Amino acid sequence: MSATDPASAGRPEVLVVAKLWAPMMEALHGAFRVHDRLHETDPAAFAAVAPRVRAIAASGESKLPREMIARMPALELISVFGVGYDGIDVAAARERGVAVTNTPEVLNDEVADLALALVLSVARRIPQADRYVRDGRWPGGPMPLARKVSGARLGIVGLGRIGKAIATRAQAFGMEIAYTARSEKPESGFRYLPTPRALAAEVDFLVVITPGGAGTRKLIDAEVLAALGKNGYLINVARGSVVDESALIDALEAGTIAGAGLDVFEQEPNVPERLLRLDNVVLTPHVGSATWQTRQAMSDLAFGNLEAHFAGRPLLSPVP
Ligand code: 8YV
Repeated sequence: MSATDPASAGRPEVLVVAKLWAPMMEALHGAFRVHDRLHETDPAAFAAVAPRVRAIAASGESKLPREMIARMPALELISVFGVGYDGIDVAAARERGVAVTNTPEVLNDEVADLALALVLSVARRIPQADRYVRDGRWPGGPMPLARKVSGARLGIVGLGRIGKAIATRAQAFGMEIAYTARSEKPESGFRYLPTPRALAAEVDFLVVITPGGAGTRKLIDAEVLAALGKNGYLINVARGSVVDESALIDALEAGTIAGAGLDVFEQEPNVPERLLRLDNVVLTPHVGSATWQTRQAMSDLAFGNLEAHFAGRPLLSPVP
C-alpha cells in the first residue's frame, strides 16, 4: 500500500528518508501512509505533504539536519533503523519536542562478529588467500606467511555495548585487551588509556567502535596512525567520519601501518580509488548489521517504536 492508496487515508503519515530493508518497508506500508523518499524524488510533492508528516523512518546513515526537521511542523517522532544516529540533529528535534529512537542492543553481536572477522581477515589475509587459490598460484609455491591473531594486543576505541561484545570475543582468542573511552570503566577489568594515541602505541590491532558525529570527527588522525606503527592494523566498524581517511591511505601506502579492515568510509558508498588499489586492506560495504536475523530484529524494534508512539505507549528505545 502506498501513500496514494485510498486504504491508507487517515493513517499517520510517515516519511521514509533512507533505502530501508524491504520487510521494514512492508511493515510501514501495512500501518501508515508512507511517503518513500518523496523529499528526494519529488520535492514539490514533498512540500505539499511536509505539514502532515508525523514521523520519519530513517537509517543509521541518514542525515536529518535542523532545516529538514523544521519543514515538518507536525513531526512527532524520528525512528532510526540503526544504533548510530549521528546524522540526526537530536538537539533540534528535542527543541521541537520530537522524540528520537534507535535500535540499540539487537545488533551488538553482529557488529562485534564483523569486527573480529576483519581482524582475522586482514591479519591472516583471507581475501588474498582466496584469490591465491582461485588464480592458480598455489602450485607455484606457498603464500607468504601472515600475522598471528591469538594472543595479540587489541585496543578498542569506545568501550560501549558493541565495544564490550568485541572484547568478549577477543578474550576467546586470548588477546590482551585495552581501551580508550570518554570515561574510564573500571568494572570492565580492561586496561584504560586516556587517548586513542596512547592506546595505539600499545596495541597490534586498533578497533574503532565509537559513535560518529562532531565529537569524534577524525579522532583517528595521522598521529594516532603513527603511534600504531608499521606492525599495527586499524579496524573501523564505527563511522567513516571517525578516521581521517586520507591520512589512513597515506599510512597504508607508505607502510607506516601494516594494514586496515574497513566496513565504513567517509563518503559511502564511494570508496577512494587509492584505497581500492591497496593490497593491505580488507574492505566491506557497511555490512556490520547486515544479516537476516539482525535486520529483522532491527526492523521489529524500529517499527515497534513507531507503533508504540501512535498507540500512545512508551517508546521502546528512545535515544539517551
Ligand atoms: C545501519 C548502522 O543503520 O546501526 C548503525 O548505526 O550503521 C547500520 O546498522 C544500517 O546499515 C541500516 O542502514
